[in-house]
Amino acid sequence: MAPEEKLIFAQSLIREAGAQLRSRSRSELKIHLKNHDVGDLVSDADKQIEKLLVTAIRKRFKGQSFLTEEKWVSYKPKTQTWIIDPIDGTTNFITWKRDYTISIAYYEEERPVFGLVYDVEADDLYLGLTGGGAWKNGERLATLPQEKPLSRCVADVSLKSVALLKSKYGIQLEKLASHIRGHRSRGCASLCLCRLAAGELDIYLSAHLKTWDYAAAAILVNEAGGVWGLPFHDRQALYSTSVPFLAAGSRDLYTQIVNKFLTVNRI
Ligand code: 2AM
Ligand code: CA
Ligand code: CA
Ligand code: CA
Repeated sequence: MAPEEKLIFAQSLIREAGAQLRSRSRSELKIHLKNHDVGDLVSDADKQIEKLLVTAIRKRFKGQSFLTEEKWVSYKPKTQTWIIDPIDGTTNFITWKRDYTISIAYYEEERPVFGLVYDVEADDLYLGLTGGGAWKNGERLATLPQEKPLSRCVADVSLKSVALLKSKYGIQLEKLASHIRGHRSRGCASLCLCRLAAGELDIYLSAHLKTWDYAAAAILVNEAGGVWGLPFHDRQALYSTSVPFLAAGSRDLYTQIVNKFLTVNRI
């Protein structure tokens, strides 16, 4: 089965799932905490969309495996793997119903083939195609500038990530603030990485990410000439379920951040 058929199918499926989310009213959502963590929410919509996506893909293509956040199916390794986050940015979805995405990545033998990230309320569909570029709504994204000074950069980083780096590695990431133009915390990893690929954000730094948070958007970053990595991990284990920290930017910015701000006792 050629990957193009899968891409065409997934593009239409992700839009259909997005339309369902747009029609959901916030007030009717059933919301639960995961692991008693007040910062880790899940709604019935997350589960409903995951079920819709997996069921449709399974029905159309045989012999696929699925790695999904809400575990409607369990992951059984096979050559062809779909990595799905049914709602990335659940807190945004629940709180203000903007800045959340559906993220679908398709990998073969652990190699990325394509990634789709649908910014549901903006109706923006991002596509990363390995060897075929990064795209937004059918338009190819330009290659990222490689020589942007840090003083003109905007970074996305959360307080939680700053706290984790401090407690786990003794790193004072807050020192980055005086070297950059500004920072934001959008609460949606896939969207931040897509915006980085589109040149709207320069640096993305986040703790606690899982594979489904970035599997699709990371393909856009690669294809836009950017770099992402897990600086505190020996290898970028695709199916690792626990990832402490992800950094992304242009090659130059990634190197600067890792060498100057993520190294213990260097600042
Ligand atoms: P989620 O909405 O699918 O959970 C900001 O919170 C970003 O980090 C979101 O992309 C969110 O994805 C992700 N994230 C991953 N694990 C998280 C956790 N334990 N708590 C909060 N956000 C998490
Ligand atoms: Ca979640
Ligand atoms: Ca997520
Ligand atoms: Ca999610």
